[in-house]
Amino acid sequence: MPDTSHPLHVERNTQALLQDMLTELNQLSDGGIGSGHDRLAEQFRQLRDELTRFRLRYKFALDAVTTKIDILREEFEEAHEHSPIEHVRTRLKSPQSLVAKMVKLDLEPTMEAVQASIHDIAGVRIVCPFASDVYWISDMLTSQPDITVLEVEDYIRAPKPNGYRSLHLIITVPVYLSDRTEHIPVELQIRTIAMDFWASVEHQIHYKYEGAVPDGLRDELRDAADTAASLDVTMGRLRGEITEFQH
Ligand code: 0O2
Repeated sequence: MPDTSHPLHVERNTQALLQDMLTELNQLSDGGIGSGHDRLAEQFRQLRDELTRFRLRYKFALDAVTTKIDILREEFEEAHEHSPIEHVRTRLKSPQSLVAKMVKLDLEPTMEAVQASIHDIAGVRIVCPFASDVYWISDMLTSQPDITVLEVEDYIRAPKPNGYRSLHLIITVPVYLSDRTEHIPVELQIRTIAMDFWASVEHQIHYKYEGAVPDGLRDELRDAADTAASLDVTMGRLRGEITEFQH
């Protein structure tokens, strides 16, 4: 049963309503609504404010994870000749795609339901030069005592049928607020430069064809994924040779 006393409980429990609310939220709460609709405008304002507070916790979680990654990177670079991280990107799911996922998962339109079921509101993508760096970063982060691992999907050891490779983890990280500590989930995607290059091109093609990628192109993408994987193996071996040479 939904908690109807929660400020975000929407009486007309339809997903369409929530979607409309979010679309119109800014206009309405900025006063673009007739006086007969004051109560509704107030509800919109409340929803917007609650959503802003809600997303802020995920932004704090991103900040916490980013700091951990920066420390690992700096410490590693101090002691070694190369960096295990090429670049890091963070993203906070937009309210629109959050609602789209709520609709897809058929969730109650409450923040509790969202928090319990959607774990990729905060996302961090770490791109590494070599495959071994991917597992090094993953091990370093997940062995930290304040991090809890909720889920691991290793699409490097077991690539998706389309060729997608990446290590996915859902972790929680503590966020220390003024009156409580919350353990906020963050999705980590860790992959090599070659895997990332492939994924970004595949994503654009997938988007262009709205998911219905022609068979020929699909085959080419799978071949390209194999080529990227074999490049990773070769580069890993070459790096091994350089390291041996230096010792
Ligand atoms: P965005 O904007 O990148 O976040 P779910 O996330 O619950 O819908 P699932 O199966 O739990 O789906 O998650 P999965 O498969 O681990 O994928 C989550 C994210 O991984 C995706 O996020 C993509 O970023 C990336 N990803 C997964 N599969 C592919 C793929 O085949 N190609 C590419 N390019 N990226 C992939 P979203 O939700 O798609 O969007």
